Amino acid sequence: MSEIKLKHNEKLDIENILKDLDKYRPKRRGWTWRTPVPGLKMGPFEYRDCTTPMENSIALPSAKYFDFIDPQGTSVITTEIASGRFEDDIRRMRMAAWHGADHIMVIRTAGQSHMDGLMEGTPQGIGGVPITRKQVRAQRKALDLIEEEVGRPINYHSYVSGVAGPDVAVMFAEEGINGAHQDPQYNVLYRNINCVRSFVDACESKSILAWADIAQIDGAHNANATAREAWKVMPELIVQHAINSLFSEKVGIKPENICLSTVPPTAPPAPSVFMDLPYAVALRQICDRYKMRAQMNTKYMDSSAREATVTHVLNMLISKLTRADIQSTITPDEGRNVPWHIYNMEACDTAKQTMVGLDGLMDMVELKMEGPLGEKAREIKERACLFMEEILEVGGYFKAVEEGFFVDSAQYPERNGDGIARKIEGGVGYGYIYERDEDYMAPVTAHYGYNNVAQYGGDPTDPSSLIGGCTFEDPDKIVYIDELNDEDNVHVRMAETAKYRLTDIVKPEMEWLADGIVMLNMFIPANKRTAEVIAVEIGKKLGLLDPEVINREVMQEAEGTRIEMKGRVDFDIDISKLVIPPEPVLLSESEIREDVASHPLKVVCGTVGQDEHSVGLREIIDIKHGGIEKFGIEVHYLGTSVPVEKLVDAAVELNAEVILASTIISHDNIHYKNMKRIHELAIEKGIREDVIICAGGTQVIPEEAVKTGIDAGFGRNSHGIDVATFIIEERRRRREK
Ligand code: Z98
Repeated sequence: MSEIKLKHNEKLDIENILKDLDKYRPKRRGWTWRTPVPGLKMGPFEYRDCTTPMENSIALPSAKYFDFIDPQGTSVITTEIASGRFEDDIRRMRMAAWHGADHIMVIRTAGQSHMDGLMEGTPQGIGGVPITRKQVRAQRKALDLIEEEVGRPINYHSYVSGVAGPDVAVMFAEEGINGAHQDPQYNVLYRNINCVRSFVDACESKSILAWADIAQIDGAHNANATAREAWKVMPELIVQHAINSLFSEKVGIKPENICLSTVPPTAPPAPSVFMDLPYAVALRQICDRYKMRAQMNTKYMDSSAREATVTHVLNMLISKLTRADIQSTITPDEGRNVPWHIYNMEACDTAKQTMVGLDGLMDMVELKMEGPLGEKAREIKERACLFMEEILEVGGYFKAVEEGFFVDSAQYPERNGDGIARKIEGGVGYGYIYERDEDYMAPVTAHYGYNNVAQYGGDPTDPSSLIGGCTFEDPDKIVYIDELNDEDNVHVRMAETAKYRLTDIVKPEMEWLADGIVMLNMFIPANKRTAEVIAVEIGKKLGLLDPEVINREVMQEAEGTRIEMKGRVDFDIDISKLVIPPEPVLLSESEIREDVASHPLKVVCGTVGQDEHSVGLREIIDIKHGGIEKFGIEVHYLGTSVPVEKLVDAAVELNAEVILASTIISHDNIHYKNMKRIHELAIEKGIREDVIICAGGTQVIPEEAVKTGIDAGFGRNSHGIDVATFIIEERRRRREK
């Protein structure tokens, strides 16, 4: 098997991942939690709720102010990936892992729930990928490499619900999948799969999940997403959680692998925390031995990423005030139906930022259980218990479903009569439950119920030994199918995009390699409807293909509308034809400070000639703007319209090591003429060797500036740290001479 190791600065080689897949075996089985490190010290801080740091990651943008630390909170962070092309999902997984995701949930293609067997190959999906052995194996293989690269285990996850649940569960156990949704109620309510079939299948599926140490997530959050008035289904949500969790435990899944998919049911403008917190408390009290997977609210949102992000943060406040072992980040991407790379990363960053920002919160605040919180939590639990009792009264779960108990939009015990009703004798897969024959025999591991191997000389506690091990013990027995469709597979798709992987040609992308999609943000001074039409027109004039508005928000009915628009470009860019200047390497602030402390540094500066502009220079020198004063540099500012002679004389008098001239006006190249004059005067006065001369201004081109004889020029967008870095390095060069 080829040994692959990822290099940080090289793209993932998908072709290499696909090579020898038939022989690939996953590195490990089972779910992994983060390891808490109470009192973790990172940079200047000490953390209370953080975990083992990653070896490689992308820190939050503001980490640059704190030694680039990247602390990781205690909750596992989920990102959901739904682009429909598994080869592009793999690249997104790597980016997400670098941004702190350690639970990668792969959404499956629409309709797979109703397929009564495994799918094979790598066809393209809709809203997710067809979950097949090949794509699962390739993605687990890629994640095995990615987790080595980032230095943290990554849990890979998909769905075991649906008509082919047990088949999928077996495949997941064989392929080292770490987490799975499995909840027969989901089949019954949302996929109209026969209830008896769903529960029988669930026994088998759950036995297998238990054997493979796969963490199980339930489907209760779907009631919240489906109900008309979602905050009213809180009692039912608890009932659904309880049914699936106890069922799973009885089949053999250990409680720490049973995760409840819990959602804060409301979102602003509802008084969301006031309503969601009692629910979260009630659920954690009643189901205290299980893990909490905090799903985000996906129902009450529009296409504004900003709004979704605030809801996301409020949801995490609830997580922090109560408990979330796994924190999902679905809203800004799948929830808004914009499944783009950047939104996965943004949501992971939002989760990381919020969780780290709330570090230690519960050591300082306490939930006040007397008053509305305790009262409401108790009321929700009472309603849930009454709901469960009524299920028993009407003859059990199947009868209750038949009578439309679930996803009714009234708060139990009230009912609106709009619940989802399913017939016990009906639905997909009805009539396919058979009793096992007398001579039935199942020499396989983790099978639910009796296996009957004894009558054939086998050991009931180790049934597969009868055949020398089943696929769980002997993976060589797995039948690996590569592709079934010659036209719809990864190789065909990758051949089409080969140019963009194998050459220097680049196209922008949002979800698939070279999809060419770009997003534009604009403000249009017109009402919403008109603004949308104008935006599309602008898109066409810009040469975009398929311009389409993806978000619109009224700033004021008449004054204007904020528009987000997507479109495709039909050109590409050849990197080999570009001149890419090397990125300036800046010294760290602490290094500059240390250098100045050990070798004090004096600077004289001013705006030269007939130039009254002082803003630019002040930006470079003032401590308030992050200028060079903040490094301990002694700055003598001579003012504006300073004659160049005066600047050089001041350098002589003060024995300054640096002359800094600001020169904004550029008529008749006066800015370069002044630079040349300063250089010449310094020679005349015999100090040129002892002084570093720099000049800056918006019209200064650094290469032209040095041609005048000075040491460095600084143009537009220069900052104090650029100037300080140059001075320190130039001093070092001169010292070494
Ligand atoms: C989540 N964003 O949970 P098909 N089984 C259960 C589910 O909840 C789901 C599926 C299967 C959500 C994802 N949930 C929505 C219990 C889906 C999916 O193939 O779509 O029917 O299965 O993170």
